[in-house]
Amino acid sequence: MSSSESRDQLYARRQDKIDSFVFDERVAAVFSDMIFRSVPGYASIIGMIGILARKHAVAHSNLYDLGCSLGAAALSMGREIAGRDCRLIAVDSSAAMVQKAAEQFACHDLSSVTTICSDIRDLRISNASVVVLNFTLQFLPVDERLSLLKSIHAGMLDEGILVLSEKIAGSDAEENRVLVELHHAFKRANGYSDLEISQKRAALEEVLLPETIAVHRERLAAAGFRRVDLWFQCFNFVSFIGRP
Ligand code: GEK
Repeated sequence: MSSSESRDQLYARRQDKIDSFVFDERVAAVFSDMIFRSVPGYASIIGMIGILARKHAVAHSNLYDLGCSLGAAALSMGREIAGRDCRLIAVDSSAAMVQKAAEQFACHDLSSVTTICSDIRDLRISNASVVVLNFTLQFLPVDERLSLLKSIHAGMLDEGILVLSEKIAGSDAEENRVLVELHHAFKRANGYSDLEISQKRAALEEVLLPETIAVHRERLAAAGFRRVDLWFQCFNFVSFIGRP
């Protein structure tokens, strides 16, 4: 985090009523700090998305960062595929996030990234060698996830990859309890108070809907992905690679 980025204190004060979480200007302003201190392994995942893009980006193809927030995954891919003839497309439905992402791309000499403010359900994916959904699918209504994955699959090259990172639910109540406890311990170690953890949890309750690894695997297969590998897990945060 650079000194110009603000610390996330959005849930530090007790609130009488917790509104559902939205990706507005206040969240965009502290997002970098928030995600690094909240998602175990986030820095590793972002770094590895760059490595995966380096390996799988196909000349003259498109690479997508869907639900890009501040564009961390697109930046990582951009660094690794510099000089190759590929188009990077970063999409988010939050105008505040998209504006900040575009500023980031300009700062990092990546003004060539196409930045789109749109719901990813309204996007047509085409000629894609790499598609990244880094902690984005979890915010879609559960019954709309399969059709999005089908449309992503339809727009991918045979040799491409989908990187799907998600917060997951444990496979049973006990596993879930253990994983959630470890995640909260991680947040406490990163300076979040119990009040911040519980108020953020309440805000996300109806917005971020985690599912089990088995459910993700089944849905990816139903969407047409012939092979799905889990390449990262830390507590209740995972990432898959899907092959069309
Ligand atoms: C990162 N990938 O730093 N269409 C477009 N964007 C959406 C939609 C939608 N239907 N729903 C949610 N978003 C990023 C982190 S954050 C994850 C992703 C988190 C966007 C939303 O506006 C937000 O910016 C992002 O998905 C989720 O690698 O905050 O846990």
